[in-house]
Amino acid sequence: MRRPMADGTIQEVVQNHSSRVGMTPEDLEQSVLEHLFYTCGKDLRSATPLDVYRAISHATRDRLVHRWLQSKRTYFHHEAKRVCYLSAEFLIGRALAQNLLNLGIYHLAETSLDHRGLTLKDILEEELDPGLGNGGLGRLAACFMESLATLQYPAYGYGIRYEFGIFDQEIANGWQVERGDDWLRRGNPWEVPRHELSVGVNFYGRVEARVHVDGTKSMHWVDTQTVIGVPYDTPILGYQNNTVNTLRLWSAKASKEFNFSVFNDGDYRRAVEEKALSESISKVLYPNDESAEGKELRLKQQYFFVACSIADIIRRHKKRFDTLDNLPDQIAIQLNDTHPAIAVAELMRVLIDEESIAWEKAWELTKAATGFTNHTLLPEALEKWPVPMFERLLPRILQIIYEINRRFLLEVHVKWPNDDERKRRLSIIEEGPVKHVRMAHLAVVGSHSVNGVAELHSELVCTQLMPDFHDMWPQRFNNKTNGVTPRRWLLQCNPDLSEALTERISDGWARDLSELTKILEYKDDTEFRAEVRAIKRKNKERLAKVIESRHGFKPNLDSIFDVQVKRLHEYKRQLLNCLHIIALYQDMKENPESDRAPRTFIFGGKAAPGYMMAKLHIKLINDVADIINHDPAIRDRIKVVFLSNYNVSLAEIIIPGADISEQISMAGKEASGTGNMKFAMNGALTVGTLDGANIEIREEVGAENFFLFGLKADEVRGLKGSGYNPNHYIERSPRLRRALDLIASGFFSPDDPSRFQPVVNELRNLDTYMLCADFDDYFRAQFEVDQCYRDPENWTSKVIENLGNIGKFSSDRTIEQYCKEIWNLTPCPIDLTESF
Ligand code: F58
Repeated sequence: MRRPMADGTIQEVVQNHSSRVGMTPEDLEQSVLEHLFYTCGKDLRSATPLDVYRAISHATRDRLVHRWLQSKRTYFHHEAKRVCYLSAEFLIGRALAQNLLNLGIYHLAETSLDHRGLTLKDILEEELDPGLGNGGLGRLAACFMESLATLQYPAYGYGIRYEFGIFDQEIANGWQVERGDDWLRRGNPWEVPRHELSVGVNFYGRVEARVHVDGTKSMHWVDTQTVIGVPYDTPILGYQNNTVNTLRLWSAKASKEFNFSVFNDGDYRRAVEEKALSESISKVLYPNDESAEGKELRLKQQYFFVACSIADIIRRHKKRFDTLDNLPDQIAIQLNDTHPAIAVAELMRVLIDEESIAWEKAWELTKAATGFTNHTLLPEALEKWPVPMFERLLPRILQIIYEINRRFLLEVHVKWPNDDERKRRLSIIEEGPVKHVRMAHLAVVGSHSVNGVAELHSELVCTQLMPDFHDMWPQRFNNKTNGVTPRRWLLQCNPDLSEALTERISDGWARDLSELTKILEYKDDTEFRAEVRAIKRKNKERLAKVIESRHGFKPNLDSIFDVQVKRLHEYKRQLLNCLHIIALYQDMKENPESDRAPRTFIFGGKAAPGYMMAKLHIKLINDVADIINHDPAIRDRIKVVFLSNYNVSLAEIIIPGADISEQISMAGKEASGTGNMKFAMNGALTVGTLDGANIEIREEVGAENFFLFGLKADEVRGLKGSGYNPNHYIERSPRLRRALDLIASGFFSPDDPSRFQPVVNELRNLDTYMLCADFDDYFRAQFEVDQCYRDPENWTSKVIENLGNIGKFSSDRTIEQYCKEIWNLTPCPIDLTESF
């Protein structure tokens, strides 16, 4: 018999409600049945797989709640400093499997369902994958949240609860077609709305200066339109600990509800339209990767979530302290790229206008609290907003930015008097026919730390992207090489490899990935080596089944699974991969006896809907696939597959099944890459350029275990500077020439022979990303891959060297560095027995 709750302390709940918190098989089973009944209104007989998914998710979430509350109380009680990670994107992936694993009850859930004739694996497939991000930047934010919880650091993620995430990609007749991603259509058991913490956000209006009797002046933003931000909280659990942090995503809601006192149809319609308009702010994620979209709605999104988050941060701080002087001792705000950079001005606005703090003090607090991470060197990705748009939408914020800039340029003047050219370059406001606000400049000026995401990238930020800022404040710049969470990207997605590792080196690696070096002791162990090969084969089989179900043929498991999955972008050079395939095809046609290893080329990734060249590359890959896959002379020596709708859950199947990881960006363009780390962690070998984190991966795993090719970043720069001419390379490479001619002849597009002319023209005339310069060396590296694959023992040695030396690329290492070197955070472990 259960006792009712007396005063509802956490400890009491835990003691009395075993079916909600207990970790025995009986507790869990009971809990799932109860949720099936009371939450879903079903019994086992009538339950659909979706009902079972919902019931088990709620049962799992129940086991997080007391840890979540206790985490919040502990942070509050201990006045623990926290990081607030501001990001327009969190690409978190599915939650159920991750939470079961981190709770340590994955196998328990498996057996519980098994008793009832259900398979956990199937139930997991019922969960829709929240696509609240474009690619690497959004996924990094998700890995960071998981690592922060695992390392027991107090952390809040702040972002936008997009109603529609990244579009669903379909391939129709070889072309990308976009469909809306209605990811909330089945409900979301993981989020909890917190209406009581809603925040009002102002737009438009004007600024009024008021002079007071004592002569002081204050600024008032008036006649504004207010939108309400409603927070939805998702718990983020650490790996087998009691830390549960919060991902708080804001949803926009109209401030004036339907006005039922409207007098006529016109008023009514306007009321409805206004409501829809304000709620459109959090409607959809902009699907652009590496290009800034200068639309007003995008700026609205940015200010919306930043204003909500800053208000939330200040509210929480004031609940605990009666001063804001200690704000930077209590919180670290990290800007994930420039999308939340407006936080610098918003925090200033709140401190000055609402908290009546003097400018100098407010500025000191803002700078001390804020850090900025840059993720790109591409000029087209650098955000700038037209001043007229800014002025209309956010007049008070623009005023503050102007004042920040005025004071900043004075500082520049003191350091470099009479250097107007330098001031022009450094200014937050770009001059021109239409002035623009440069968000990266605002972020650098308003932060105490600016970091890049891999060593080469951070160096290029200093020397190429922002040399003037680096001259001004060299000590502000630093590097934090990216990482990925080994819980999702090894433990969860590759259970067999995880088990094989744990059997040999125990399970410590999941918390401390540097322990993987211990596996190097088994490098020559025949049994282990055979197991590594068998596991890869099993993972290839799993991937092959997906390919078979979607494409109607089963790839040859003895072929090299050669994978390039990432957003489609010219700088990432999926086209170079495609040219290699065509050249290989031509070689094989010409010389049918040629002794090359069979390969299955697998592509996946979305193109921004307006990026015509990237979409044409998808079509080319599919048309090449169509011809080669059906050429009887080739049989299964080459197969090409483009897997549609690449997302986190598909990545979890593709990556463990890869033999080769294609990381072939033009050197100096990929800030870091994180897919490169996930592949190496799952026993794939990299074919790559010296770009982003590839350089560090190669350093760690050993040059002899990495297939390097291509120009280096400084060579790329040198060549560009001296006038690059692709024809110089095309003339010298018969293979490249032949491949280009074949595309140009319409061989792959008989229904529209000139279809790929734009692709060929770009390569012959401009070749912006220097594919022609790198082609022959790429072909050579791929030939070496072939030779190596034919020697399984040699290949296995390289795989094990990769595995054993990949520890650096855990996001735990990255987060430790952020905490020590930027945020000044210390862990705050959660003790469930502590009562406050
Ligand atoms: C990526 N950026 C970098 N941006 O390209 C990649 O090298 C790096 O590993 C990763 O960040 C994490 O640091 C990226 O994904 C975006 O998706 C932005 C989305 C919003 C518009 C501008 C691009």
